[in-house]
Amino acid sequence: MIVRTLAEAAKEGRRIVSPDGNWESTRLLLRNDEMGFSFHITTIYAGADFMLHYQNHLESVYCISGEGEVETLADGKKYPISPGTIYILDKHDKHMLRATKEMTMACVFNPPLHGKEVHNKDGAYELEAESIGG
Ligand code: 9YT
Repeated sequence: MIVRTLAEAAKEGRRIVSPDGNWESTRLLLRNDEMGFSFHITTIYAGADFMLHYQNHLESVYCISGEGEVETLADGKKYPISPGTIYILDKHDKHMLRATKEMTMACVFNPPLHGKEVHNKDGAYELEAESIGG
C-alpha cells in the first residue's frame, strides 16, 4: 500500500506551479505508482480564465471548494462549477476553465501523468514528460 499526505507530497517536489499563473497542482499519485491513472489536488487561482485541450489524456475534475465555470468550445455550453460538481472530459473536449473564486479540485488523469507536465501552447500535456521520483 502507498500512503501520502498533501503536505509531504508538496515537500517532495510533487507540487507544480504553472508558469501561466493560472493554477498549481500537487500530484499525489503518478505513472510510476503503476495504478493506471494519476490523482492530483489542483488549485485554480481566482480570476483564472484559460483554454485546455487534453488531446492525449482523459480527465475528471471534482470541485471540493470555490466557484467557477467550464465552457465546452465545440458548442459554447457553459456549466457552473461549485463544491460537489464533477466534470468529465470523456471526449477530450476542448474547453475554457474560469474561476470566480479560487477553486480546489480533485483531478484524475488517464493515462497517468509522469509528474512534471505543464500545458503546451494547445492546452495539452505531452505524453513523454519528465517523471517525478524515477
Ligand atoms: C482542471 C485542470 O486540468 N487543471 C490544470 C491542472 C491539472 N489538473 C493538473 O495537472 O493537475
